[in-house]
Amino acid sequence: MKKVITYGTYDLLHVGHINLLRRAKALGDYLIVALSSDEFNAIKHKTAYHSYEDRKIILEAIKYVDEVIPEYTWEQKIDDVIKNKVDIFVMGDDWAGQFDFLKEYCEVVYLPRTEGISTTKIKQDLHLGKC
Ligand code: C2G
Repeated sequence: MKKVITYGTYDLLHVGHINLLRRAKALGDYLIVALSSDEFNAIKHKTAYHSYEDRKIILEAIKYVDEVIPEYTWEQKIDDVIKNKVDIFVMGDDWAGQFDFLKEYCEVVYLPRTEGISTTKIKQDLHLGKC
């Protein structure tokens, strides 16, 4: 069984997230999402609208997602890959090159981002009354 892992905040779920998860799952048989905790989001200087618990429930309802684990630190990826026997690490290409150190442990794949959508854009458009 080929296991895939990806990381993220996945707040205010949108088509960019779904496109990433669908393509990540298509690379293997089992997809783990390491979901940023509320505390780790603070480290990433992000504030999520939904709590970790709610973002986890939402992700677990997606057919491409087989398991959700917490992401607490930048440093946990090597352990996660080894502990979960991961074959492929996947991220959107806004992260291209940032996680190449994982190539010693698994395949590393950066997928093209979906243009024109982001959680930040959603928040900005709502704030500006654009919808
Ligand atoms: N993404 C995408 N297209 C978009 C928006 C996001 O492909 N229009 C991808 C990102 O590249 C990422 C995933 O969707 O792979 C989740 O995006 P975020 O929730 O914004 O994740 P991020 O804050 O980048 O967290 O340790 C890594 C970090 O936790 C990544």
